[in-house]
Amino acid sequence: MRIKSYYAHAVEDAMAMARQELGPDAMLVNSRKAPPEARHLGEYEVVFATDLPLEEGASPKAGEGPAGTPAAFGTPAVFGPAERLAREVADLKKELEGMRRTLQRTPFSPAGWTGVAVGHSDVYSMLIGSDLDPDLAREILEAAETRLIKGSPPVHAVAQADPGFQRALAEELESRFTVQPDLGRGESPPRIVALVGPPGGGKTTTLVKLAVNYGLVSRRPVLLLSMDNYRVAAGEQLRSYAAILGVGFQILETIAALAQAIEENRGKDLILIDTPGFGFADLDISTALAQFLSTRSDVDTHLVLPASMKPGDLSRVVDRYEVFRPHRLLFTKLDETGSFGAILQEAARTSKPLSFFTTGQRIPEDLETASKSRVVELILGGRRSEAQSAA
Ligand SMILES: Nc1nc2c(ncn2[C@@H]2O[C@H](COP(=O)(O)OP(=O)(O)O)[C@@H](O)[C@H]2O)c(=O)[nH]1
Ligand SMILES: [Mg+2]
Repeated sequence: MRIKSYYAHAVEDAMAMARQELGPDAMLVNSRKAPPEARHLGEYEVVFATDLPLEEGASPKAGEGPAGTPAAFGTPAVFGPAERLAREVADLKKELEGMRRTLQRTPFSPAGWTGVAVGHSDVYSMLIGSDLDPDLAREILEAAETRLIKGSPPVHAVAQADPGFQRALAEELESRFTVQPDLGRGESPPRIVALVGPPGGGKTTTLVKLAVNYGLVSRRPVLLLSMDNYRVAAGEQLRSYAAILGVGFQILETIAALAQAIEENRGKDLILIDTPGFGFADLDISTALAQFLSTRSDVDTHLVLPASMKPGDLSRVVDRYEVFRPHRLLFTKLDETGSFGAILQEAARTSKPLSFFTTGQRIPEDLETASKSRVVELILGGRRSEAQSAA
């Protein structure tokens, strides 16, 4: 058993380096902010244990980290009494293997959890493994513990394997964000909805899914408007869908034309506005649209974000698109990722409700209303919902 540290500016990058070098069997022992003396190597440190022989001096090649960060490494010597640590890790690994076997026997049922030592660090690893920021993960864990102590009668001490703790954790996660899975702002029709967001994020596809599920299915009059006249044929994509669905469609060149189209179609029930995916370079083209959307109180603007985007990039995109003053966050491509912490993270950070999720390319099927339980279920890997339904 050998111990090795990886440093990077994001936990996921450090994990990726470790996985690349040590393979899938290596075990995560710890993950934390790098201590000050190692901070120059990266902001975060993850420690892995592996059975692979680590060659002396073998290391990820510097500069080869996914984010171009120095892929520095720690040798066992960094950890002082390495043998003691290795023994502890071996014990921990045994414990985890026992837990995995129990979970396999009774997949995700509460019985699978009761009495099994799922420690603090394990839940923590799971949270940051889902791309939640380590500081937020720690805060949530601590708050969940407090919740548990304050709430139900003190059965056992704070045993995190306890279904009670799982519930407290889920409640704590749910308390961090809001959902608002519908369309439109005003009391009376038309519901006017605009989708903004980065190119290729899924705006046009999602718009069509919404048109079908929230318009056509209930036989309500729908109009599709496209401001996407910047790229050749971009508006044509939506035109074809409109033709197939048999709903009204206009491509608009100017904000004045957009305002007029809305005015002339007040009799419609649902007006959906598609916008170009402004890249960062040409965001200033979008200034006029941003000004329009941010000041029209009757237009419900959803920021469309791929869940598969790296958390850091996602935050940057969200900040850039704040000029549109989006009211809600709509996450696409949930089928393209396995870590969903960033959904909660951004909803919490911006205090914007989550509206919808998309889970594939199929139109109109792959659309879901956002719900708190779904987000928690995604982050906890399905355990919570199973535990609930079995309870
Ligand atoms: N896997 C997956 N692909 C999606 C999803 N939503 C959209 N896409 C695909 O992403 C690509 C870009 O979508 P599009 O709607 O044109 O994005 P836009 O540039 O934001 O309008 C298309 O190939 C879509 O089929 C989703 O939920 N899952
Ligand atoms: Mg588009």
